[in-house]
Amino acid sequence: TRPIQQLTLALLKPDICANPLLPPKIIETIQARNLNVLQQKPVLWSQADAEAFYGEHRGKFFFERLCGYMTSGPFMALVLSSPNAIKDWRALIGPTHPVRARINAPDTLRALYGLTDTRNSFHGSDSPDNAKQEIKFFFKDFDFKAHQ
Ligand code: DGI
Repeated sequence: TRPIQQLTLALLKPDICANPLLPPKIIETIQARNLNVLQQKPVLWSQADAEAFYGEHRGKFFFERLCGYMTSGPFMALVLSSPNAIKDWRALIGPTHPVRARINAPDTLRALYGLTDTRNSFHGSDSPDNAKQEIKFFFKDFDFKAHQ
């Protein structure tokens, strides 16, 4: 029998997608870690899209620069699955702050690619409820029933 699959929403942020060599390379890394790529698509956000997705951070000192970064160019949205997709993907991307990632988790994607605290190159959902909301945000017709 197949183990129960958990879903998560991953973003390869605009700095990663500015280099056309990087998204395919990172998708290979994702698959090598036994995460399945169920969906992937390029996204270009308006300011309103960024503010909607990151609404929980409205009012924080980094909110404007976060929205500016995420609207600076196209990025990739992916739906990943594995028995432990949320933790597995967050472990692979590493800590929020790339400088800390380089010290504490040097093998992670943010340690390797992250530029600054704002321009940290990757997103991963942090809970099953948020994963579902975030997948719906990007993939309106995603068939959750097919992936229970
Ligand atoms: O789940 P994460 O992306 O690791 O972190 P989060 O949900 O707390 O924050 C969302 C994004 O907001 C994060 O990927 C980058 C930005 N951010 C969070 N904390 C800081 C920050 N940006 C700056 N400049 N400084 C911060 O302390």
